Amino acid sequence: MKIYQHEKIITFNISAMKKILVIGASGQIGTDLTIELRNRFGNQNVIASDLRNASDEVMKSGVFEILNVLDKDGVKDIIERHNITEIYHLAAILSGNAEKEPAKSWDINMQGLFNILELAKELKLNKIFWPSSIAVFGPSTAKTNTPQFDIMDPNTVYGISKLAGERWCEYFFEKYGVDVRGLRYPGLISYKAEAGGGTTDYAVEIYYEAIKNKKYECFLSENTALPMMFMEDAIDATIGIMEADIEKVKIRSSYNLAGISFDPKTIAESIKKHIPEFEITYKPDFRQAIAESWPQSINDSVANKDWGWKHKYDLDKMTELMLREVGKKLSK
Ligand code: NAD
Ligand code: AKB
Repeated sequence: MKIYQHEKIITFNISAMKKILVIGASGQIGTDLTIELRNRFGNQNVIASDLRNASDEVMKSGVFEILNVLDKDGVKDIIERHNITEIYHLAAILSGNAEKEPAKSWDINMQGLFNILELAKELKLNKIFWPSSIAVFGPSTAKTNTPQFDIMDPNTVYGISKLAGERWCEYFFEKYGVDVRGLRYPGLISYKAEAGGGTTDYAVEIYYEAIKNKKYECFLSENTALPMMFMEDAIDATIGIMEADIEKVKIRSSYNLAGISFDPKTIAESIKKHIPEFEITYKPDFRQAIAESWPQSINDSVANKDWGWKHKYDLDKMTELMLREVGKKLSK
């Protein structure tokens, strides 16, 4: 009993010292991540921020600040006002949208990260999380079971910015001791927020269209396999690497992270198990070339070995949950 009380006091003190800033809290990942961080560390200890307002759940459960990550002084002011100790920096322009506005996307993806790394160094912040992507890989990378280290020749604006970002993260860790931790997320699938303009977005849209119209026109071709992951797994991995002991985090660029790998035809078959009349058609657009430049499946054994990462969701388990939750959302 005494030991239990002692443990409770320690837990309370640690979370009292931890003050988290989520940048990009209104986006697909930020919506889920902010809520889970608030559940784990207390609503008052997680400040959400973005250029635009967040979901009702995020806005109502804690403090929200309008913030532009390109405004370094503005970010510094928020860090100091809230005594921030850790940042999850999610703001970025994703692969599909970045191809439409290369210069603006490079600026947001690179200068935004650079501002955060500089502030982490200057203000001696405890930890930074920054997500990379499977987009760091390119046409010459091994297509399947892609290892942690391989040829990296990304040919998209987004992929180039993520690879450069990885190099900067490692640089700030090596040269200045900034404790920055990163994951190469695959395509993420979730129901709370819309996907943010990427190549893997079809795997979110398909569930909405399956329920609303029982059909979906896919912007990738039927056999285009890509690495994917259910959001709950991604959030577990994100908080998992941030809470891992410092000596376990050996890679400071970003870790490979794997969940499920499937193509549009296979996800459609998974949906048909619940909605037999569902039909998928294919009309590939400019995102087809992006998808073809990326790996089809990822090897994340290094993350597993270093800090114990393991995903939980397979395709059918995810489909069941997505159809249930999207169905509830659309019936409101
Ligand atoms: P998203 O587009 O849904 O959200 C990004 C958020 O950043 C948006 O709410 C946007 O308003 C905000 N933002 C944009 N510019 C900003 C600025 N200048 N200042 C402050 N906020 C700004 O993206 P997401 O899917 O949530 O992705 C978050 C991060 O994870 C990104 O770095 C992305 O590259 C990475 N990632 C995502 C996926 C995925 O499948 N969702 C996969 C790999 C990597
Ligand atoms: C995108 O498609 O751009 C993202 C990603 C895999 O980084 N979902």
